[in-house]
Amino acid sequence: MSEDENEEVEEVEEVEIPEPVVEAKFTYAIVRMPSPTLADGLSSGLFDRPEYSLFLQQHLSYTAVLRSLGVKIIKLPSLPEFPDAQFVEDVAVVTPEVAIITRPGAEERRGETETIRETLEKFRPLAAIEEPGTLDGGDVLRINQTVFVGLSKRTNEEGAAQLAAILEPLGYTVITVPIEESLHLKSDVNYIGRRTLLLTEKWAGHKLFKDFEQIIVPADEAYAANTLLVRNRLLIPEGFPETVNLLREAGFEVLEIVFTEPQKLDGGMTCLSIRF
Ligand code: CIR
Repeated sequence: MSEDENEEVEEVEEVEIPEPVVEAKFTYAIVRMPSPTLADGLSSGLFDRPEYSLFLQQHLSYTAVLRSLGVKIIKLPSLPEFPDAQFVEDVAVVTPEVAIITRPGAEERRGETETIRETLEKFRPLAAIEEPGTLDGGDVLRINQTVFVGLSKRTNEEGAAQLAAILEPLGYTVITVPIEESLHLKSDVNYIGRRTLLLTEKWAGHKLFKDFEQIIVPADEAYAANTLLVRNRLLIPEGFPETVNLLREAGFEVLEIVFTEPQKLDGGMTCLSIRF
């Protein structure tokens, strides 16, 4: 008899394997159908004007991907009098406790907030940013109980202070982040799960974000920094292969979406929906 056979089999305690953590597990996404007048939308002028029919197709793929990940889509009709109204993220900030109707920094966009009110009041108590405050949802990066707010051309100190006055009593910490060139904070900095941020080069190593792991987008792929985390997947615009490689190498699951038309109006992956 070999020694092996003689050995007593040790009883192994059953180890409980934890469920994988699902981040950004929201139930709903509000989207607004693209405006037929979107070619008149605000833009930094770096690109051609967007084409409505292409935009519509890309918007459809975006909602289809969200739906395929199990998100319930609330689809609002277009607002032809507001060419930027499909960038619905800018008009509200929603937490589990409250929906805050913003006061967009661009005067042309202020009227977009009216119709979002009726939709959101079905889900949350409402609050609002009031004059002289301005705030765009694209400047608000919430990571659990921490809320970073970009002070940009669209969001002023008063708007950020009003947001803090609403959120801090609910247990949030609001941190302002001065922005220089970009449209919004989330044009450059986004949370991608696993305590990691995806950032453009100019934000690399910034002291405000020192508690996070960081993945830096290559300079010529800066637009890809605006990625959207949905149930552990990252939605990212197609055409940014180095960023996709960096993310995949780091173990993130990436879904690419053709997104040429929103880019022409400085709109990113997060801006076409309000998630909660
Ligand atoms: C604007 O300038 O307001 C729109 N053309 C783009 C808004 C993009 N919003 C976002 O990324 N949150």
